[in-house]
Amino acid sequence: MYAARSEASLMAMARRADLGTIAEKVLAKQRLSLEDGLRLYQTPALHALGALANHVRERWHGWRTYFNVNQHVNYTNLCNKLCRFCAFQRLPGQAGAYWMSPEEVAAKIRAQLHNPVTEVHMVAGVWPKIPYAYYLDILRAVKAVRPSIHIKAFTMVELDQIAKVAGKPLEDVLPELMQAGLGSVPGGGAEVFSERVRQATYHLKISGAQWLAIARKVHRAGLKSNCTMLHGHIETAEERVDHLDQLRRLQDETGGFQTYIPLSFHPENSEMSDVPGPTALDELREIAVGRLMLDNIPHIKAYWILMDVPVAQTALDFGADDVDGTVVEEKIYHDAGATTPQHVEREELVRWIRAAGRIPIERDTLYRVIWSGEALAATST
Ligand code: V47
Repeated sequence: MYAARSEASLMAMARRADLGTIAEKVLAKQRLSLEDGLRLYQTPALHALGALANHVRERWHGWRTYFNVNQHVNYTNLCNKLCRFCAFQRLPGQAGAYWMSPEEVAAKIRAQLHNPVTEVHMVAGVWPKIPYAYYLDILRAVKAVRPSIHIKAFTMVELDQIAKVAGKPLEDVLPELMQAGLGSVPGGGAEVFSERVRQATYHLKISGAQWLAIARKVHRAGLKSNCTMLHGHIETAEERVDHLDQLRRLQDETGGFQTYIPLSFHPENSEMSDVPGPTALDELREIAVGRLMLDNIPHIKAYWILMDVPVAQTALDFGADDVDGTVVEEKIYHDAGATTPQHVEREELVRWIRAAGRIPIERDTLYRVIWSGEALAATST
């Protein structure tokens, strides 16, 4: 089992790394400033940074590490946003373009009925010819096949499009989506809030201010959501700190974010294939800085599909307390060159978490405990 450092040894380590003032704030549960955030991005002392983030992780969650049994359905890859980082998008008529009918979406759910899936994560491209009724129909189709399933669907970018095509304000659309089965909202589409980066790489997508305004409406409608940051492309450390600060400020206001997920840029097959993407050490740093800066978001996810599994396991000592789930048929990152499997069995996830010295906890989407490895851990140590 991982042995937590005493506060004295943590302070000594942080002082040696010239992070003493930040460590004092962390131990006193004080909020870190933007300058502190920048310092965390710049420090060469990755292990001291990780130890501080782990301290916060263990203060929130002990050794518990959450996962769920979920499946992904990417209902279309048709998209008019033309983001340069994306290898998933297609235009109509392009090789590989697809758009699933509600029956096809239902068939994906039906195909997993033998598995104890509790969540479907349903996100896709943005295509203006998709009618409003389609979004309601796919929610209802999923629920008709598996009524108990939690539907986490539609990023803020898709919600913006859905309200447009519905021809009414999002405030009126959200209750209708919820009535049809929407249970919560995933964290994608935020990319990096910097307008400079948006202009250079995804200028057709909603702005950071719009993403945050939609998230605010989602939370006010009573839905929880996640939040993300796409890192490891052309963004600067200052822009990352600003992004985290904007998430933190909205969270102060609404409390609606459950989990923050740093998304590591995968360059293959995208228009930005010349950008190397983040290293494993960059990924660990991103997890740690997220844990330390986002003092009001309960969970930090090391999304195993994006990171190699050993990096996701290591991230559990750098501030992460969640690894996502079994996934089933991931397309967005596999189109962009991810070499992780597209699916993992529940028992395998449990083994990965235990092998990292942590206690696996199966959760539902809203972090209610479904199964706990805690009792087993107590008897086996
Ligand atoms: O918004 C697209 C990103 C996001 C690439 O909420 C890429 O639990 C890296 O949001 N390299 C969609 N990233 C996925 C997403 C998500 C994933 C897992 C869990 C949750 C959750 C949310 O994927 C997009 C974009 O930021 N993305 N292409 C790429 N080449």
